[in-house]
Formats: sequence, structure tokens, C-alpha cells
Amino acid sequence: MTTSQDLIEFVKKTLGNRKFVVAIQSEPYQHVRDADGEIVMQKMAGGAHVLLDGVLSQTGGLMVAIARGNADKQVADEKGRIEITEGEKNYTLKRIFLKKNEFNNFYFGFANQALWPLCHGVFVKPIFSKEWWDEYVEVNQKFADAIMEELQDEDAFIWINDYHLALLPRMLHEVRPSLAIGTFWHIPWPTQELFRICPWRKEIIKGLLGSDFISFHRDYHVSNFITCTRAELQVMVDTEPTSIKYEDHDTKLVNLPAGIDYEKISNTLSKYHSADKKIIKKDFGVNSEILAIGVERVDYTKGIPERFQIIDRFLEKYPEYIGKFTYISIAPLSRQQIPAYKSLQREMYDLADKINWRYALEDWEPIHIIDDTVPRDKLFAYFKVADIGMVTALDDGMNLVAKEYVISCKPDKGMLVLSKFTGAAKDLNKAVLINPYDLESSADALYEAITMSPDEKLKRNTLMKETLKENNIYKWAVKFIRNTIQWNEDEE
Ligand code: ADQ
Repeated sequence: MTTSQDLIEFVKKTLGNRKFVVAIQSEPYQHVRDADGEIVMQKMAGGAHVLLDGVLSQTGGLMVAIARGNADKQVADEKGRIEITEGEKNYTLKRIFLKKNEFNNFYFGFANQALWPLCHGVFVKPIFSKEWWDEYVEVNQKFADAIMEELQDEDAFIWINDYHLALLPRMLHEVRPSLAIGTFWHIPWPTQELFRICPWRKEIIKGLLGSDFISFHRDYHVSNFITCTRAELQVMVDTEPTSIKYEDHDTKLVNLPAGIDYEKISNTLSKYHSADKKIIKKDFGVNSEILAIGVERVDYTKGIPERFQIIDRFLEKYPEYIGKFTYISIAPLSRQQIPAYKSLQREMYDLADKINWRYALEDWEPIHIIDDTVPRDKLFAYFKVADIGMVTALDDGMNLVAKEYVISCKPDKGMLVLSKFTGAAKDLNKAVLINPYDLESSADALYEAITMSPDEKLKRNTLMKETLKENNIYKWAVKFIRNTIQWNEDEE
């Protein structure tokens, strides 16, 4: 197993004098004023920055991200920098401050109403606005400027993250070709039939091909990217190893599924070794014989209404569970400025009301929604006591929650019901896999998970836990850095 210490030593040896820089849209920590006017630091929920905060808090380095908190400026220096001392090691967070209008066009506009639906196969139509696109280009340029301001003459390894920053690799490569640039695309890459509708598809691909190395969670995302690139640009594609040559610059591509911090989660859980379902009763007032849990931002890619319909069909088909089975949804609202998210929120609450009304008993109803983030250690404790973890995403790059549930659950008691359409389904193939669009078979799968014998659960969870322990976040980070540096050095 690769440890945090292995990563630290690897970075020291491999990066040498290069600075370690991470570019990511959302900062992992924001500063806000609380009700008494005091400035407090809050940890943000979300996939990519949870991972990258986990890496930088071990290695140290610089993270460049957009400021979100209303007191972010007050605590930063004149260049927007602040030291993060939450992890084992300090790292510097450099905040980019955007005007409201810039943020709206960049984030709620192009990133989340054009690219997000374009890349997820979930039948939500992307919207392409020239005004949003122009701002997207501008904000990518601001990231490039902020990074170069910090680098001055230094050389660096730059780890760029996700669909918000597709143009940044080329912008940096053009200013300084010697930079080692790796890009991790955390969401799916669509097929050519879908991607070709984007008016700025060439610019997006050209932007990404400024990287020395690009990786995705799954191999079919890599294949889709290559097909799209071939259709749009004059490129040479090599297969051993997979790489694309465009205008004299080679970019290597590999699928590299993200791992999570197995050790840290296990250590956190030791605090809750005697936890039982009373913690759910205490925190949410819910008493349940069979407890299922789902955790995510409210997002149409996560299949939340489908999950409720699966529960509805399950209770209809297996009425012996009425009064015994309870589902808790920990689902903070997100991206509420976007109409598709507002209507999803309405749909989700209406559906939960309808199902609850249908089955409610005097002191029991099947679905409870908690619309807030919860501290991560508490989250793992809830996973530990839940009999069922439910991940029903309609399309998802990876889905870290699925992995967090498997690490946290009691091996002979818990079982994950997992959508086949998540990147996580490859590593977690001993979970009960479902097609969330198929309500009938998914309701049966939920029944199968609930009634599975403790021996079978133990066998399956042990195998999955071993896989997660082996392929952890540190191994992922080492592979990502190694690939980027090697490929960059081969180019020189
Ligand atoms: P996301 O779409 O944000 O990530 P996910 O991978 O599930 O989704 O990560 C969410 C993270 O936020 C998890 O660590 C989870 O524990 C935490 N979280 C979610 N809701 C929470 C809540 N209510 N309270 C506290 N914590 C909460 C994107 C891609 C994914 C990919 C990741 C990483 O969409 O496919 O897995 O990046 O690459």
C-alpha cells in the first residue's frame, strides 16, 4: 500500500526544484462571517477539491482557486494568499477574486450549463452562450496569470483539475513550454455524437492538448476523448503508450481512477467504533430497523428522483418493509441559480412527499431529506451504521461517496447498491450493481442487498475494502505526478 509518507518522499525526489501547483475551480476552505460577525473557516463539500486538498496537505505546495467566502479577502494577503494549516503540512491557497457577473457567466453559465450537461449523458440540454464562453476564456486567463505571477522564473509541475479549466493547459504551455502540465478531468468525456454540438469544441480540445498528460477515471472516457480529437483536429494518435501529437506537442493519455484516503477514513472511524443507529436517532430523530443512506449535492446527474422511485417500487413490491425501512438523504442544495437545479429540487421534494404520504404510518415515513452538509467524520459514522448505501447516479466520472461508504460500513452488515453508470462501479464490482433507469430490477436489487446473508456481505465487502486500500489516493497522486513528469522530460 502506498502511504502518505511514500507520496511525500516521491514528490521531494521527483519534483526536485519544481514548484508543486494545483489549479482548481473551487477552494476547499472558505472564510465567512458568522452570526456574531466573527470570521470562521468552513470546509467545502465536493469531489475534486476533497481529493486535491488531501494531496497538498501532505506534500505542501500552492493551490490556485476561486474565492467563494464573503470574508475571504479579509484574511488573505495583497496577492490573495493564505496559509492552510488544516492537514499534516502547510500549503498556500492563492485566491482569485471574481466579480459577481464574471463568476455567474463562468461558473453558472459556461461551466455548469454548457460543459456539465454536455459531458454527462443525462438528457439535460446544454446551453451555449457566447457571453458565457467569453467569460470562460477570461477566467481561464486569470488562472494562468495568477499562476505565472507566483512562479516568476521558477519551473513547476502544474496539476490542473476539471472542466472549469480546459483552456488553462495551453495558455500555460504557450507562456512557458518547459512547465510540466498534467490535467485530470474528473467528469465523464462524452461521445463524439454528443460533443460535436459544442460550438467551441476545437478550442476546448486544443486547450487540453497543451497538457503533457491528461487522465480520466475510466478507459471509455479516454477513448471518447481520442475519437473527438480525431474528428476535430489534424492529430497523430499513438497507441503504445496512448498519446496524441498536435502541432509538435505530445500529450499522453491514461485512465487513472481516483483513490481515496483509506487510512484517514479508517482512523476517523475508530472514534466511532461503538456507534450504532442511536446516532441517527440523536442527530435526525429517525428510528429505523433497516437504514439506507445517500449523500450528494442535489444534482440531476445523481439520480435522486430515480432513487425515490426505486424505493417506492420496493415498498410496493415488498410491503413487509413498510414501517421497517427508512432512507436518509443528506442532500445540500447546489447551483440553485440554474433553472434545471431549481426544478430538480421541486421534483425531489414533491416526490418524497408523495411517497411518504402513500406509505406513512403514525410514527414512521420512508424518506427523510436533510438539506445540509455534515462534518466528514459524522458522515463516515452514518455510513458505518447504515445497512444500505445507495448511489444511483445516471452518469458520474467516479463517485467518491460510493467508495467512502464501502470503507466505512460494517463488513458483515452493510451493502452498497451502486449504479453501473459511475466510474466507481469498476473498482466496486462486488456491490449490488443496478441500472437506475430500470425501476423494477433496481427495486429487486435493493431487496437482494437487504436480504443478503452476513457471510456474503463479509466476502464482498472484504474484497472491495482490499481494493480500495491498495488503490488509495496516494497511489493515484504518485501515478499522476510520475506520468506528467516523465512525459514532460521525454518531450525535452
Ligand atoms: P462530485 O460530483 O462533487 O465530484 P463525489 O465524487 O461523490 O461527487 O464527491 C463528493 C464529495 O463531497 C464526497 O467526498 C462526499 O463525502 C462529500 N459530500 C457530498 N455531500 C456531502 C454532504 N451533504 N455533507 C458532507 N460532505 C458531502 C466530481 C465528479 C465525480 C468524481 C469527483 C472526484 O462529479 O464523479 O468522483 O469529482 O474526481
